Parts: sequence; structure tokens; C-alpha cells
Amino acid sequence: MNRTAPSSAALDYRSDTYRDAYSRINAIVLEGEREAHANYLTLAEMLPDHAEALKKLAAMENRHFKGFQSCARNLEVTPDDPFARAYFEQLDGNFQQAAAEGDLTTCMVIQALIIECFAIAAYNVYIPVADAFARKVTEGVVKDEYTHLNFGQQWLKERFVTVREGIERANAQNLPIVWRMLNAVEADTEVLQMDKEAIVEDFMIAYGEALGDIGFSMRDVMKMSARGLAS
Ligand code: Y39
Ligand code: FE
Ligand code: FE
Repeated sequence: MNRTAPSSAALDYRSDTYRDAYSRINAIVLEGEREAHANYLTLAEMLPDHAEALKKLAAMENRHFKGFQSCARNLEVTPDDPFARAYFEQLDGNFQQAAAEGDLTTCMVIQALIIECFAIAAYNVYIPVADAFARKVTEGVVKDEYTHLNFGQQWLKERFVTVREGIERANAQNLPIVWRMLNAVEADTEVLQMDKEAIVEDFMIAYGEALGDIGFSMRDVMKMSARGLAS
């Protein structure tokens, strides 16, 4: 894919403007990695047959967390943790509620499909505009995120007939939240020169491919992945 960034101005990674935007985006990433770690541990308890694999995914998320912490340290940025917690509150609330109800399908859709695709899209778009240190870290991380997406994709695919409606419901409930989350940090992603349209495009590709492989028709994929996009 063409990833020539339409960078108008050269990035000054040390500027106050950059570091201020980074304090929120990096905090979001850290909170996301922290929650992803916890979510895979929760899934390991819900799915004893896959506990070993899921614990490995959780351990990877913990490494991602540490990697992105070092990116903030490298730029002498203090992540805005309260901002990030509020940012993820709704999505995390829905995951926790689904877990409490033993709703594995919704948990898988939220963490292993939606959040992983969000991460893949954001990290792919960040890599070409990241500082050299963060680029190395993020390149390593994004490979793992595809592994995580694959796990959820495979699990849902194997039981498509029984989980199909649950996936549609979880999608309708949670995808609009993610589109709102992306809109909410538009000013900050712009400072980092992360093109929002490119993030949307990358998300659509990863999410659409996953839904198609799981068993949805092209028509369903289009309908589902645009859910809440315009709002
Ligand atoms: O599986 C994972 O590691 C996912 C938790 C990480 C998601 C990180 C969310 C990135 C959002 C970046 C914000 C800019 C749009
Ligand atoms: Fe991760
Ligand atoms: Fe992940």
C-alpha cells in the first residue's frame, strides 16, 4: 500500500506541541496494551482449553506496554493516564460486562477483532512518521498484533454458525465506539502526522479481511465495518 505520508512540515519530536500530543496518544496506547494484557488473562480463564496460548498473548501485550513506556521516556514525555482511562472506559466496560456474563463471543470480538484491528491500523500509520526509536519498537509490536487478530479470527471462524449473531451484535454495539474514539483524538493524531483517513482505511482492510475469513459475505462485511463510521 502507498504509505507516502503527506507530511507538510518536518516533525520536531522534541517540540512542546509534539510532546503534548504524544502525552495523550502514548497514554492511550499504554492503557490499550495494559487492558489487552488483562483481557487475554480473562479470556484464558474463560477458555481453559486455550489458556496456555492466551497467556502467551497476554505476555506479549505486557512487553508492548514496556516498549511504549520506553518510547515516552525517550522523548521525555509523561503519559496522561487519566485521559487514557476515560478514553477506554466505554469499550472496557463492555468487555468487562461481557466477561461477567460469560459471553465469550463478545469478549473475542471486542479484544481480538476490534481492538487488535484498531492497534494494527494505528501502528501501521504511525511507523513511517515515528521517531527512529519508536519506529523500531512499533515495527516489532505490530507483528504481534496480527498474531492476536489471527487467534480471535480462527476461534470465531471455527464456530461461525453459532457465533454469527453474537458477532453482529457485538459489532453493532462496539464499532461505533471505536469510530468515536478515533474522532476524539483527531487533533493529536494530526500533530503526530498520523493521517486519519489512512487509519480508517487500514482498519477497514484488516477488519474486513478478518470478517470475510470468519465466514461473512462481502455484503455483510461492508455493512458491518462501516457501522457507526459517519456518526
Ligand atoms: O492489542 C493491543 O495491543 C491493543 C491494545 C492496543 C490498542 C492500542 C490502541 C491504539 C490507539 C492509538 C490511538 C490513535 C488513533
Ligand atoms: Fe499489543
Ligand atoms: Fe494485541
